[in-house]
Amino acid sequence: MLEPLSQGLIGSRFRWAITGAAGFVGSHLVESLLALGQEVVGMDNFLSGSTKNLEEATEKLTDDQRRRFTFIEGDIRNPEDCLALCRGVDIVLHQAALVSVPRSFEDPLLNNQCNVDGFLNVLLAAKKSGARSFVYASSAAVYGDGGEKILTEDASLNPKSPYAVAKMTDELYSQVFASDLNIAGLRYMNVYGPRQDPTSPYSGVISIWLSRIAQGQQPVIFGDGKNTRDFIYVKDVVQANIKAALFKGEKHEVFNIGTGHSVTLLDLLSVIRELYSEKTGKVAPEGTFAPFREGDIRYSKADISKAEKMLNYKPTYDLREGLDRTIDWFIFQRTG
Ligand code: UD2
Repeated sequence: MLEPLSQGLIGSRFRWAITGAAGFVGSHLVESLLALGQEVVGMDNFLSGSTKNLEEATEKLTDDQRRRFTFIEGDIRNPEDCLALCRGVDIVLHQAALVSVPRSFEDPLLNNQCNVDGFLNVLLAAKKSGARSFVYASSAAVYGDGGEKILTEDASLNPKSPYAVAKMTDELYSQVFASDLNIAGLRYMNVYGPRQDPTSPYSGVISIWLSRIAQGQQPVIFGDGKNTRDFIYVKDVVQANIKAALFKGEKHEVFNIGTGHSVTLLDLLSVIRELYSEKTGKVAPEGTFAPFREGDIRYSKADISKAEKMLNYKPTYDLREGLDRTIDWFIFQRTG
């Protein structure tokens, strides 16, 4: 996986700032960039991130690679922390967020503070520090319900949750502030993989289901199980971030980042149960149904050809491969 990525970085050592460095996606970015010989400064407030993620991210690195990492405990809601993080960096990868559709309904103000004000603090700090590029996590949620259409980046946006409103607002701010900074917004589909927090009720469906199954509990399916999602393995999201950061394009571009293939929740569960049985020799509990969740999108299927063409982004893990590694981590606590 690191091979094609290292091509773009041969002979260059950049200084990268990563917000949410102790979180799920952020810690994978820390790991891959240090392994590629880069200088990394990470920031996290440990609201949902953990030192365990950082330990896991750095445990297989050499001492030399590990020495190139600096960590700042700080909060994106504090402009001073953002300025300290961005001082002297070349590239900013902004991953910190309050990541949950249901949580954004429960606490829309906190959603706005983290996902809009916090975003703006990081963007303005990146500009002020003279960084050359800024890549941020947007979301498929900005599209809202597009029916069964395959969505391209120019589809109209129709946010259905405070979380989606925040991500859409971030895209609008990026449009406005992109004069002397290359900015890329990555509309993540549904990201999964090792280190996705299994203990939070707000976490992604795969981590919640795997942790329930591992404890012998039934996974809960909200709705009829026919919602569709494009599940993207975290290492492919790392690939997209690095390629977007090195891409010199228009001042602000948005890209769909997924596999290009969607599955229903029922199909997802049957692959998980099958792999779980193969690996453990045990039968995984069957799913149980609960009402549809507020603000949920029914179908999510995105066209990734813009990222393929412009960034040379190529998803390398299909659902089975990604789940295989994720189950290993959840069940056997092995990193994938
Ligand atoms: C949205 C975004 C995603 C990301 C995420 C952050 C879309 C299409 N995707 O993901 O890009 O930004 O928000 O949170 O908008 N579910 C169950 N049982 C459970 C948990 C979830 O059935 O125990 C269902 C849930 O109702 C939904 C699907 O699984 O239909 C995925 O839910 P999720 O919370 O993992 O992510 P989602 O789609 O809200």
